[in-house]
Amino acid sequence: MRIGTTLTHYIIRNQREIEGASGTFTGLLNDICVACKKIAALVDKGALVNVLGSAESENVQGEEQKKLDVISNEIMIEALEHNGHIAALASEEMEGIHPMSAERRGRYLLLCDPLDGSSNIDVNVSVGTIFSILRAPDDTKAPTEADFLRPGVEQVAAGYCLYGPSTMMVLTTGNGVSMFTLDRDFGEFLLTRENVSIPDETREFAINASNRRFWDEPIQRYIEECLAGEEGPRGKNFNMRWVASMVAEVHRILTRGGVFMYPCDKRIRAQGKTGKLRLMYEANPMAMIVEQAGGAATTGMQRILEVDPDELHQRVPVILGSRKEVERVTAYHD
Ligand code: AHM
Ligand code: MG
Repeated sequence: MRIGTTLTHYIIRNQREIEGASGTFTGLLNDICVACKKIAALVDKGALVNVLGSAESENVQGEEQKKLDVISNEIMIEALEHNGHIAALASEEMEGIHPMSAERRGRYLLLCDPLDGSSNIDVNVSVGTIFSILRAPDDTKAPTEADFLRPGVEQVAAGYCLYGPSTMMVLTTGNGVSMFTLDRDFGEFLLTRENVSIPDETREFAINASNRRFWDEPIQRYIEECLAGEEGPRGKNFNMRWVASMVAEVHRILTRGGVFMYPCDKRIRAQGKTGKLRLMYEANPMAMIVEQAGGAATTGMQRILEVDPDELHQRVPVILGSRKEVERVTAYHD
């Protein structure tokens, strides 16, 4: 690996290996990078540019929107609208899809969570942008919502940008996972890690333990066994982490292994929902990244990438990370 390869050079090199990919794909990833650099700059400046706090509005799912949720969504639209690389954009922050005009209609569909983990913004903890790229079924026709409703196995690429102590872009085009670090002096994402591999086994789990009393039996059992440590059936001590920012959580797992869980539970079901995290904007892109790094991602009942979506804002239970641990949690569901 050559440290210092720019993301653009890396994509051009990779594009040759993606069937049917042309300069449009490189252009699309460049647009996403531009948007992420703009969001990174705002996250970095925070209170200095008055972007912290609530937007005093709710998104389609009835969740409070932060100012930076709304601004990040606008930045994504603006970065993608003019260059003709996508046919339409869908976002966690918008009820319906955002189609491009006929003269600017490209060959791809983009799904994104413009700023995931936004409850962390005001407390200066890591947040991120998650994205998933599908091929538009027919770029001669105006795209519809139905065009987006395809299982995660059809993703052409997926990635996230983590706004942490360093801003990092993590990307897969279906051929392993690579990491790029933003060099702010240079203004470019530079390759810093290739062929990322998640260890099969782990001693670290991440779950919001305040929901414990609502969990189903398989999750109760798994966590209880972890907590029992050396004296329990696992025979080893576990460590726990919860950042409440999925991007940071997945990034930790890609770096040193672990398992992340946001299961469906009795409280979520009582609200008429099927999970907390969104299939199209969070679960699918993260599942592709994790699988490409040798990990696994499941709802407990089914491989996430094989879930057939019924609706754009569909929610699913998520269990992902080190393969053997995910297999164990899955086995407890059988
Ligand atoms: P968001 O898209 O509204 O930010 O919600 C998703 C986030 C994930 O990043 C994180 O894993 C989870 O919500 C945290 O949930 P909780 O508030 O239960 O800790
Ligand atoms: Mg989110």
